[in-house]
Amino acid sequence: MSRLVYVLNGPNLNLLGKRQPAIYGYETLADVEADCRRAAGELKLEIEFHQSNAEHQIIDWIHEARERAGGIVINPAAFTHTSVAILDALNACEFPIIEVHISNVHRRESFRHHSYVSLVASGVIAGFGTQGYTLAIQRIARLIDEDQR
Ligand code: CA2
Repeated sequence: MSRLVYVLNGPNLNLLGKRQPAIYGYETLADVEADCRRAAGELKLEIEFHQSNAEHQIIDWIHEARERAGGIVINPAAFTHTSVAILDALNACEFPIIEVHISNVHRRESFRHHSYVSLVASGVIAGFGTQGYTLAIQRIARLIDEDQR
């Protein structure tokens, strides 16, 4: 299986570290990317790291990953709670998918308690801050090594 992992980030995550640190912490998205690359390097994985505010762009990257990658780590941000289109794109993938949320969505507003993406995710990480991304990289490496979904 491919050892390339797509790390995809949804809307507004480009603001990470610049607004609302009480909820999302002080790390920027560039810091998160560096963390992911470090974790991936230790596990002999390659990373494609992307963020977009546009649903169609995230879907296009999922289609690209379907052809090239061995797994996806995704923080779909607000699209988590709204996007059947992202769920459909992920459902067309035959490799492991890990869903990440920086905040503990279950301690927040009830509209954040439902996730379309969880229907297809091998696992979900929420409330571990930006550390959740490196935990997700470690988990996806294990799933790729075991050739599991
Ligand atoms: O906790 C998470 O990672 C979320 O996916 C973040 C989303 C939110 O809609 C989900 O319910 C939970 C929001 C991302 C917005 O990120 C910002 C970061 C800094 C400042 C403003 C927004």
